[in-house]
Amino acid sequence: TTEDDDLSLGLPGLSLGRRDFMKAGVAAGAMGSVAGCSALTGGDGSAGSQSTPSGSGASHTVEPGEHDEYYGFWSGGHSGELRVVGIPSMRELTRIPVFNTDCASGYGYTDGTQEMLEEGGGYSWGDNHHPNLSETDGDYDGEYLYVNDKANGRIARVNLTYFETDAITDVPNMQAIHGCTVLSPDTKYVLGNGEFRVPLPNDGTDVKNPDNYTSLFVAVDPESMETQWQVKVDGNLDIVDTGKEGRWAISSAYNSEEATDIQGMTKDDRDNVKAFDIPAIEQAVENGNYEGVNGIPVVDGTQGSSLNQGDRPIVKYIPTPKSPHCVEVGPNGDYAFIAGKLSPTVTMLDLNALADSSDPEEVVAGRPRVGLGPLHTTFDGNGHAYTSLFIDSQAVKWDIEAAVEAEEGSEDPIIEKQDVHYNPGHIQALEAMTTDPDGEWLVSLNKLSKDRFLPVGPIMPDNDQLIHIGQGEEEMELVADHPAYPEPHDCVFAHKDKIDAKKVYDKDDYEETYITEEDSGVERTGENSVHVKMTTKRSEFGLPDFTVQEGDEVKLSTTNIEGVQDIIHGVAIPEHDINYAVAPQDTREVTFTADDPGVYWIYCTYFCSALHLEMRSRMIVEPS
Ligand code: CUK
Ligand code: CUA
Repeated sequence: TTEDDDLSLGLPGLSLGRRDFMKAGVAAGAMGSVAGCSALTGGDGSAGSQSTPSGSGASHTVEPGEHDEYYGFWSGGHSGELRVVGIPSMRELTRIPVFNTDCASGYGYTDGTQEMLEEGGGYSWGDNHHPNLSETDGDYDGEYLYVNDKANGRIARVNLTYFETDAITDVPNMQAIHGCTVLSPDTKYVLGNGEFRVPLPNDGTDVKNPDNYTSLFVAVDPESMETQWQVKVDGNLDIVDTGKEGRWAISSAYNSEEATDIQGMTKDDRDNVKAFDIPAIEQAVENGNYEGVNGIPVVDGTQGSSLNQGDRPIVKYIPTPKSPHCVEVGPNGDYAFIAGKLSPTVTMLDLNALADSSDPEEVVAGRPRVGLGPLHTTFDGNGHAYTSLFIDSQAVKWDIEAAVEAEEGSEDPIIEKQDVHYNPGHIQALEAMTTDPDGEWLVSLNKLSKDRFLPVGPIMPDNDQLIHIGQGEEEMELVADHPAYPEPHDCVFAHKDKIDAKKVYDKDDYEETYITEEDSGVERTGENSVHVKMTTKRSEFGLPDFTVQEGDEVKLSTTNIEGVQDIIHGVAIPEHDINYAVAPQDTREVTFTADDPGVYWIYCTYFCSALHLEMRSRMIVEPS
């Protein structure tokens, strides 16, 4: 027995029997199981038969000069940023700083972005897990992307016209917004799950008594980004997805035990998934059935609440095995798929039965046994579900309707298992979150890469693997390994035709700040403050030099007057911690104090022309 046969998950009392493991292996077929094991143990390092693409010979090559078919938006986890990846090439196209600062773009250094981060809580990092595209009629409308911050209870919005973060909401009363989704079909709200239970308000009272802790579910307005209402519930909330009709939001949850340590949190065999009835919650808010906490209406959705006793409870509690992780709602909106994490099953909830059923067990439509450590499920739109198996390090493909027909715990719905390397979290297929998924490609976001890449020191990249799934009739085929800097959790794909990114800024968006060459100059705005206005173009700044006094607060506004796409200029000021990019027709501003008398060469950081190195200005700070 090697170390890798230890399936205890490192948790006391949570051993999964060898027999269970073997049974799961049988379904995969003996060869698949053996290949998985030898790869896990290292073996000869060849990682089994999976490294050689075979079968359909699907190619993910995008030839030079060709474009990818899909945008992939990757969460960046605790790096705080998002990444944009082309599918199928898996090429990283750009990064979008969200909760972090970024010196290449100047995000977090320029006035607008610094203020936004400051007003959004003032933290220097965040932990984003779940990117969500805004929807109209259940399809991506290309307007916005919303993403959570698990670390500080925030939700941010990215404007997909400019691929820039344009709002960060620090949601009151909540720590750790983990699950995050938009309410389908028309993005009425951005919804967030408060994962950590804390006293409400968390002001130092009752800190030692977990009975007074609670977790919250929140609705944020997608336009104003203001917090609308919250619902308090029992247990910890994890992931959330919504039905397609605007009524139900389903949240997975663990720790119904409401313990504060791992042994306590995993004690019971069942936890309660929550089904939030959004219109019923709105009605409760309208009727004044809430408590205001820090200015937010908080509705009581705990099991004992009077709002849960009548014919139409605002939150339904549905017992589910065992510390489940994900919830994903299938494309036609009939079922929510809840992966068991510590149970080898996926529980399917019948969303159509939810409204009328008083017996929670009645809404369970199916419960196939898929393998060890199921975390997330995705869809090809042709009747198949694909679930990631964290412990087995596999993606399992199964038949949705067969799972409804089969006995609970049956392995019959399983069609195929594909080894991945190693320990997958989310898996995502093309447009799987819409009502009309595209199939073809699936990405498995694997937490560990172990021996799959050249060693780069102890902190290794994740391994995002591209798997060809076709339209679901063919066998899955592993096509590419793609190292990812820590740590993506989830991704979402949109066909390129649904995103309309501008290549040059629209001057009208910045009318009041736009600077022309004639505007370039220095204006004294106060005894100790100046406003410097300056254009950029190839290969000069609007001012060859400017002079300020020691101690002046300098506001420097820069417009890039180029009209040509991709001619970016940078504005770097040595020894003042300033560098930012200005794209064509854009204006950016930065404010700093000129503390040290002297001469400072301002230079352009983007290699913009043959005379790029000569593109300079000079800030002269006169001693006072
Ligand atoms: S979570 Cu990370 S693997 Cu935050 Cu969606 Cu499941
Ligand atoms: Cu402008 Cu280099």
